Amino acid sequence: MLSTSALSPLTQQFLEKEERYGAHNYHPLPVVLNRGKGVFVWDVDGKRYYDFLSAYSAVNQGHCHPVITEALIEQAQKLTLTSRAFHSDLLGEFAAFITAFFGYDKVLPMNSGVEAVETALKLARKWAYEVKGITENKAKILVCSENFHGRTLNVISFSTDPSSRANFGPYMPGYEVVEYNNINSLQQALQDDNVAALLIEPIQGEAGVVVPDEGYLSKASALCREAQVLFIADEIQTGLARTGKMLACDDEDVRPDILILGKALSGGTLPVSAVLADDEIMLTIKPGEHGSTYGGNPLACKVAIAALNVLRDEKLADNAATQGRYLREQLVDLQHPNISEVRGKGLLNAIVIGHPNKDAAWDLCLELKENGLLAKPTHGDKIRFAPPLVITRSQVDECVDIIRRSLQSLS
Ligand code: IF1
Repeated sequence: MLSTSALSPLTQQFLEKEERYGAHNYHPLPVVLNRGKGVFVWDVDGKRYYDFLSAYSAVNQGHCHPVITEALIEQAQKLTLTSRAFHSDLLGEFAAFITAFFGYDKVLPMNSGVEAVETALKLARKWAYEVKGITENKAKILVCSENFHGRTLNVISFSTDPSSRANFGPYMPGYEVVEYNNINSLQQALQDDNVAALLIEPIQGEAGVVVPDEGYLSKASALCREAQVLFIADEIQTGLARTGKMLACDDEDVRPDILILGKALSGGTLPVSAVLADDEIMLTIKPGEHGSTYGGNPLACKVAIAALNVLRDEKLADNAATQGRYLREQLVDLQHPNISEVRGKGLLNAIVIGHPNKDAAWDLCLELKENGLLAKPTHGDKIRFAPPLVITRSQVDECVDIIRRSLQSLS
């Protein structure tokens, strides 16, 4: 860990308290934030940073967006939670709004992203037994190599990443790994009549912003349709305008059978996730067969409607496409010897650092922090560059200059 001597006494104070009393389940960059607005965050010493992580794409609309914050404050003073034992005046409004927004019959609201993933997997299994007619307990769900879908025991059961999975066994059965971006691998697995669904990220975020070949998603979706297998898109990180379209699947005109949303669905205010599907799938879950205390709470409903309206009204998908293309062009134009690849779509981007020092990406992130930009490495040598979608061209220029200057520190 960076010697804390380079940090202000105030920052050190916060880090030490967190270290002493908090679980050590993360290794954050040594910066302590206490304010956010738009593309900017400030640390406890008042230093301003560009946020190039956007809380892993949960803050697409920008930090503390006034429209979303206003909705949060207004509803927080009226009614925040009824549980689903009773109705609220906002769940029907939210359900009608979001199903029209994305073009599905129904929505099942949850809270965290992984809860929505678990919900989608339960729906797929129920549909397999009660609609497709697979023998009970024989349903298989295909997942992709290098997947990331959350941290519950069921979901890490099909992770291929040792750090997500090691020593958390025994693991949930019923999953089979196919190679991401490999149509033959999927075609082979679909020969099995017990396959119920394919769970896939349109772009793999945690794996380091891995963009599949053009046409892969549409081919995979077509193969699933032919095999009567559900195509489940995890758009928790790639959705909600991040990749330059409202959904990453829109780029190939793919309509998932089950659509999973999270993160920016609340604009970074509180955990809100959702699963969308048509009646044949959604109605396989009957009253009392699934739920959650906070799922569909009125506060979340109000905030999610505001968060979706901001994405549409401010045309943030278009801005993500424009500024993302420009950012990648500028990064390529740096022609820096230690940038071995620039990749991404919209404002979900990453650079791959080629350098003999295995800590080069981390060290670069520390230098970027010193120069006023916050980013974090993923899987060692990749650095995700994913600012809020409200970023302007002149701000991109300023950030590219920070990146250019910081790269000079890589000896
Ligand atoms: C961590 C990663 C990103 C996700 C996709 C489901 C979930 C996530 C595609 C679960 C969550 C978060 C989780 C957070 C860091 C971050 C992350 F690095 F872990 F993989 F974004 F890439 N599907 N991703 O990206 O949603 O339950 O967290 O709301 O666990 O460290 P969640």
